[in-house]
Amino acid sequence: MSAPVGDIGLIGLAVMGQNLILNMNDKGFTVVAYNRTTSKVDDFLANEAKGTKVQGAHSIQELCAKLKRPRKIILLVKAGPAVDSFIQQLEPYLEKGDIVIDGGNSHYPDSIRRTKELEAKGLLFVGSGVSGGEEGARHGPSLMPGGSTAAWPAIKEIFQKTAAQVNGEPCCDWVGETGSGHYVKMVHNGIEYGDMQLIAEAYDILKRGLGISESEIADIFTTWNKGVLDSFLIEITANILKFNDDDGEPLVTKILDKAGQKGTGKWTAIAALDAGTAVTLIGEAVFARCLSAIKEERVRASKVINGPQRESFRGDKQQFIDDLEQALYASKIISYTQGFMLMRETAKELSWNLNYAGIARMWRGGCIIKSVFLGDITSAYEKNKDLESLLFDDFFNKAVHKAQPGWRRVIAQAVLWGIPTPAFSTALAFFDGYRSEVVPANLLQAQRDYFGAHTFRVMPGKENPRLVKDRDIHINWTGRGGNVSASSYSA
Ligand code: 2AM
Repeated sequence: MSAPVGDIGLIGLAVMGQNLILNMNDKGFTVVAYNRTTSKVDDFLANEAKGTKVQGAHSIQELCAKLKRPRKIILLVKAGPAVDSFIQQLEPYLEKGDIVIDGGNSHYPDSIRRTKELEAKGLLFVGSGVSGGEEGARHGPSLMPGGSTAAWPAIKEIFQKTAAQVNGEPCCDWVGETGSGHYVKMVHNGIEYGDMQLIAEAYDILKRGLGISESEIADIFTTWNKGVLDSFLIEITANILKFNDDDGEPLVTKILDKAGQKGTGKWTAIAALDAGTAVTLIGEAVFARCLSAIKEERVRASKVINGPQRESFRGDKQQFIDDLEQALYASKIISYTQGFMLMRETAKELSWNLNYAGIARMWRGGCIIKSVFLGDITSAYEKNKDLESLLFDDFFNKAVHKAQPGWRRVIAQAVLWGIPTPAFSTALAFFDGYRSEVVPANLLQAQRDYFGAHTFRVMPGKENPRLVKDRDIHINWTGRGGNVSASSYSA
């Protein structure tokens, strides 16, 4: 038998898989393609992959035989049982040190489990976020690989050459241990939900608040795209708003206002609740989609619930539009601050050493949230890899301070107009909570102790013989009841 020629194998010849193969082929790698329905292998070789170095395989055994060692095999198949099924089918043909890579939309707990299972058998596992859709897969996606750290040197060149490049730097780096690649991809998707919701709220304010037409709003977004908000999502929003139906009406106004979701935003929000981290903006973005989904109920409500009379705007319109740009920017800073807080918290819990500057660099290009802004986040974490929060970075600290007055004016005006701004508002509420030395949780603790004897701690500086430092204190608030605390008391 001839010596193996394949640099990497890929299983799953849907469009993403095919495009990723063609992309890797363009970068000089020999890819061996396999698919459950093997007729797709022949179709692919005869059409899209015609004239390339791509090799086909008609069985798992043939695929493994054609790969150089350590074997590297990417799965791009439906998340869930299909991934486990292929891993099982591959195992008999793999040898120590071979690498299975899951590039699908797997939920990170599955990737944690698979890393452990494969490592126990002497194999290596990588769960990689792949972002950028079909277009990204073909010409340069954002790749977020994590898992068995020993696999990285073997896949680094292929991954970094295949990924999108920004200023000569690849949008791919090693994320961290076990399920961290898929975790980071999940947070990326959550942040994408947040960015989209913020843009939608800005559109709503411009349209219903200021009464500006879609084509003029498109011009505003085009202008914003030259400043701090320069990003793919702002760019496509301008293009969408300019796009007219055959009758000259903006097409966007004819689209039913009911948003769908596949679930990764929800996963992020759930992960945030599980981690006890206040990722409020992504949460609101998910809830806004939920509220949009009950269209029929909203229509009925709109007939019987009145808001304020919306008066036409009498202030300086351009100033307000500039304020709105700052509100969007500040809210976006908060959203990313929250996203990175979540990753830090989870990393602590799961003992991951996450590469935060690398994560921001991976998102700078090739994916939906790509932006100039992510370059600034990269710099912040390059300056200080242990940065507690983006708001402690000089650049972002100055940026939110500058944005603050306009941000508040926009939200205040939207509230008066009765235009909902869940994402803008929650960002500001988080900001005001985060910068508060004292929040009213003292009262919550008092309530908990009053009704459930849950105890509380004393505020520093307020100690006295009854309120002892570092002690769980229970007070008999009513004069009735006992002095028993919740640890030994169940009401
Ligand atoms: P297929 O072409 O044989 O259907 C996207 O659906 C990709 O995932 C396709 O390559 C598809 O293979 C594969 N896929 C989906 N479900 C699968 C399963 N249960 N087992 C194996 N491959 C599956």
